[in-house]
Amino acid sequence: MRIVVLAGGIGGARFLRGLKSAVPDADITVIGNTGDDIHLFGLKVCPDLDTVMYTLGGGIHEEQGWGRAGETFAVKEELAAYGVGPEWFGLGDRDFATHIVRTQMISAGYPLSAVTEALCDRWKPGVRLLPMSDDRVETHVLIDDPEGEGGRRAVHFQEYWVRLRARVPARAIVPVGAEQAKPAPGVLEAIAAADVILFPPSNPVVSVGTILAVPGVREAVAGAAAPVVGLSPIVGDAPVRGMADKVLAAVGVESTAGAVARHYGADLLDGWLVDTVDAEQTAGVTAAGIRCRAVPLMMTDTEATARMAAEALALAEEVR
Ligand code: GDP
Ligand code: FO1
Ligand code: CA
Repeated sequence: MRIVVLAGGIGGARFLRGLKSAVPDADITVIGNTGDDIHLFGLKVCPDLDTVMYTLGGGIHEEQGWGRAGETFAVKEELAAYGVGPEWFGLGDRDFATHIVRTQMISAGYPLSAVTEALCDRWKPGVRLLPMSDDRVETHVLIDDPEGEGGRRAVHFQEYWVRLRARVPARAIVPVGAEQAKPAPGVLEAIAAADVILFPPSNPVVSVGTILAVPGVREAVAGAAAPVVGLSPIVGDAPVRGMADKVLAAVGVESTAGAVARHYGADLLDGWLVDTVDAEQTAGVTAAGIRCRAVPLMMTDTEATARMAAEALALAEEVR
């Protein structure tokens, strides 16, 4: 079975671990969000690709959900001693090595997709991990400018999330560069050849939404022969973690499992899973033309996550 998954970071990576456990023989292609990418200290950092690679490859800091296990911060401390920041972004020593390899290869002319493949030669995530695009796309968030009268200011998504901790309202989300970006080699081919397409419980705006913003990807998913099934990242009208509520508000969508399904729409989704606590929302999703079921959606461990993946595949079978 050929499965394509459009994934962000933590939510996507943890779901993929369960999916691999549920269907060990599946041929899984992951289309990873690169809108979170940022250039810092002269290096290219790809948080969502690395979160997937480290989680599936056994190198992730489990509790934190991003970055490397057993991390130290000597390089960052040395940079700070030179007055070089930003101090608000925590890059560890082990992680630095990944970014050095990536940046070196990109400087040598390799596209991000080839670099990602090379990094995965070490980590062996057990999936084919493709960046959504080899072209630079950076998600920016429009916030109120405290200096200006009613003015707005754009900050990089990492600054909004890591430095500002999403404490101020997001007024708009702009995937800078997306309009000019091309899907990476293999992305459209994988979608066309898929038996099932899954949206994991990833952020619908800044993870899955950014991947869909690459011209051609949304059309390929909507036009694919395969059923498309998603799992809600919103449980009990709030994100399980992260800032999905803030970025959903910026695009005018309420933070409910049903509203997220209707935001994707029946053009994209054939099936949608909500958590059992949101069972009353299945009717509204069904009315929008999307087959919906309520099942436990908390990824407490690999077994629980594997059951979620199996439910998603069963729903895909029903709508096929
Ligand atoms: P990020 O890039 O690290 O933010 O990760 P993703 O975009 O892949 O996923 C983020 C989303 O995962 C958030 O909106 C969370 O609400 C969701 N999430 C995290 N853990 C769980 C869980 O156990 N169950 C569900 N249903 N969603 C989760
Ligand atoms: N998240 C934080 O909350 N603080 C950090 O200092 C931080 C550093 C960091 C470094 C590498 C990396 O791959 C991810 C990192 N993250 C950090 C996570 C990242 O900012 C976000 O969780 C995702 O981009 C949101 O999808
Ligand atoms: Ca992300």
